[in-house]
Amino acid sequence: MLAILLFLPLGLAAAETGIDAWLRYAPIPDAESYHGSIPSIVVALNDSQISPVYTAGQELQQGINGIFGKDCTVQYEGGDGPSVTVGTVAGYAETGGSIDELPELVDDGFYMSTVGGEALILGQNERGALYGAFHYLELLAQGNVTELAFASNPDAPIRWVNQWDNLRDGGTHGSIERGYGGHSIFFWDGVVRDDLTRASQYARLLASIGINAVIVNNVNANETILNETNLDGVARIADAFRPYGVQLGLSLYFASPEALGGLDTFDPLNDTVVEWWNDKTNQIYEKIPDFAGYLVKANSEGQPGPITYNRTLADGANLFARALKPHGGIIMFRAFVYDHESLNQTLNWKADRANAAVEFFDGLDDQFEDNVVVQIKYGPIDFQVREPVSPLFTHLVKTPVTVELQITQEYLGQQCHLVYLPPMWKELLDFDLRVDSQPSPLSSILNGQRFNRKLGGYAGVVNVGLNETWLGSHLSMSNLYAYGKMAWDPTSSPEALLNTWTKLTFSHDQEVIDTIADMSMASWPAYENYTGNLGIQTLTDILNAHYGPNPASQDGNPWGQWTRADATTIGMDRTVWNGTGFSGQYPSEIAAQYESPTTTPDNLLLWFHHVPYTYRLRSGQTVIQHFYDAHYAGSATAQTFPTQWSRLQGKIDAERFEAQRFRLEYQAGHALVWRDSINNFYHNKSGIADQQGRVGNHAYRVEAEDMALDGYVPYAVSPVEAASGGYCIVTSDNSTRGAASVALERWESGRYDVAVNYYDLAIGNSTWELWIGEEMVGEWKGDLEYRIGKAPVFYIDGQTATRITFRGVEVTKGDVLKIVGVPDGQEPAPVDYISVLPEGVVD
Ligand code: GCV
Repeated sequence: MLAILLFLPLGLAAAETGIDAWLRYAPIPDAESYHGSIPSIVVALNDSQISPVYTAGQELQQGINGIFGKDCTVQYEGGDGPSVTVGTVAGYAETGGSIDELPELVDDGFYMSTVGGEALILGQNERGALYGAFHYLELLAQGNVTELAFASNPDAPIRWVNQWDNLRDGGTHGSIERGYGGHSIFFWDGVVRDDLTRASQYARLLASIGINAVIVNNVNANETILNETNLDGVARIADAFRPYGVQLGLSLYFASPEALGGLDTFDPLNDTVVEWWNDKTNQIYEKIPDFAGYLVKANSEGQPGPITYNRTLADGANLFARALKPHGGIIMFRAFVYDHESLNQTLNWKADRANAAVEFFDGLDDQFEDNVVVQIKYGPIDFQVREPVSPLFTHLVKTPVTVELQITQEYLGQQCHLVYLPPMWKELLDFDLRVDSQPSPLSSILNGQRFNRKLGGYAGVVNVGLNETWLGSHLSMSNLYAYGKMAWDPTSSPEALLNTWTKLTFSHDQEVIDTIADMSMASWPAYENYTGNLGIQTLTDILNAHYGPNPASQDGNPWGQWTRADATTIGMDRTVWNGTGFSGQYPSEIAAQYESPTTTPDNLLLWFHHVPYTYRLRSGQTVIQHFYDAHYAGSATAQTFPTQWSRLQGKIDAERFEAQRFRLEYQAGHALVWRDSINNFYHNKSGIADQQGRVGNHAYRVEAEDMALDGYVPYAVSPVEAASGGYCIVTSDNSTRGAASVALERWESGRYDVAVNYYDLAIGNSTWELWIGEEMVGEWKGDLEYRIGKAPVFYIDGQTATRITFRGVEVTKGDVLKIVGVPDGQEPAPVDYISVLPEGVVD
């Protein structure tokens, strides 16, 4: 054993699962050299185990030990020698500490001084002290031991996360709606889990980025969350959160008085209903005295609400606000209200889902109780790759608001595509809405400054799961980290946050930091380019899993994510003069800008305007050619990700290196699926050729349906553009093995990259083999449903289309290339095409 250990390369990182995310406290380079400047005593000014100050003490001990390999003791009152002291301002004053010179702190804020070989960390409240301790550790973990003294206050008081966890598996969404990291960490089989270890670990991560509350259940709520057993369970979750200063809140099913309480109504103005909610709320506070409040989705996507009884949304929100007020709780009432059943596109050019929120909240601004906060998605539709900032933020002046962001990547690649989101959030938060022609960046509306409000802030839909990576993918965790940091300080730089995150999560090695920065910073623009540019939205399958290309699914249904594409024109006319009037919902300066295509930025052109494919953008390019070019450019960027990542082999642990390598390869393949589907769709629709002759022309491709088939049959794919040439091949039945062959006459002898495009459905694990002549090049299984966590899909389409590439394969002119497919379950080993590519060419 000793001999083997001796031969292990020095510095090789041990395997890591990702469970500690950015809180690994891994030893830093030259750790020992810091020993003299780091105190070895931690003084925590509270010894109650449920106090965040106590937690801070434990965390500091663990951190100093991990980062520097230095022993450190925790004590609960001052002692001899240099120490790291952590507590509240009040607690520090009680021990005789001087607080006269401290800068002003607001709720949750902290002061830190590392001057003179000691550290003093004081929170305005207990969790502020914990935030300060995490901040100190973050500096240490970066090797930063410079002397500092500063105060840090959160920009906004509400910094919540939402989890869309269902109480049990089922329906189309499994246990977490739009969650891609496995089962719920809170619930199993209709009740709260016995083991809540992951709930505490989650609270730890969240506290370290300044998050102060979690809504633990889905906004599409179930009334049984409020039964006695579940409230006891939920109280256990709150217990797990408490040492981290994280409060718990619940989503409510509006019709609970009827569904759970047995009343014959849930009318918010009915006295028995009011009493039912008051009793229920009192019961919750008996079990959870620091309960944060409620989140309510009402009258939207089939959910009941006050409008069911012809009451206003304010009547609905106030019902809960009054029940919560005596306890100090708040209600987050969602603005995501629209009636998909009454939207009709084909008959009505003026119909527009984007108009809904402002219309539903019209006239209600002064009707809400003061503990109602309206939670507004960043854009007027639904977490698309690009949307203008929702105009509702400018209509609610008296009512506090939060912005709802999505960390889980529902429409943005479901954690199977690397998409670093903070650059998008930054654009949204900095966007100046020009209310009354005064500077009005969104962040100033959220933090309350612009309209003089006390409440407001941020709600992020996270949807972590039991998977040890939390979100399903290591690199996606940068989004969660940066979300908390930006909610604390929206002026933070996305790139600087990313670099810190990389250092904490992976390594101090500059190549690791630079590579992850290059890939991540390029990822949102690339994803926008290959999924849906010019403001047309993410052209994904909106009728199924919201994954993979399906532009046709946007139109011809009442869901309102329309593009109104026909043979000659495309885009939503949202102008006042001729369209849906949506642009008129903005303050006048912004409305005027969006009203005309010549002043609308190119990246929102098709959001606001219906134009010919031949319309010239400000860039000088036509709309259709821009589509073609952008899809080629975006997918080309995605091809660079696996290559860039491969440079990090040996610089990070093998486990995380390999997990991410696999995902980036997958993304590169799926980006090509996106490129070809979208380009073929608009090429077919418009009949306009790509000036560069790429669309529809693939010199190195052989269609599977054109190969010699034995046991395989051609299959017409729907939508047609989700297959190269419109067809793939499937085995003739569920038990017959299929073979497809072609002689490679067109290729000169040499080395090639051989790519196979196939479909991996969530209803079986087919096996494929690739042969060149008598050599088996590779064998693989259709088991992506177990490996990458995206929503399961059962169809042969753009959601299941994928690619595997074998690099540097020796081919002799005339060799027979053969694919053998063995079906499994309902999955008929489908193959779309093969590409035999000279090295360096991707198609
Ligand atoms: C929780 C979108 C999502 C739904 C989600 C809804 C919402 O429509 O696709 O899964 O439901 O938004 O935010 O309420």
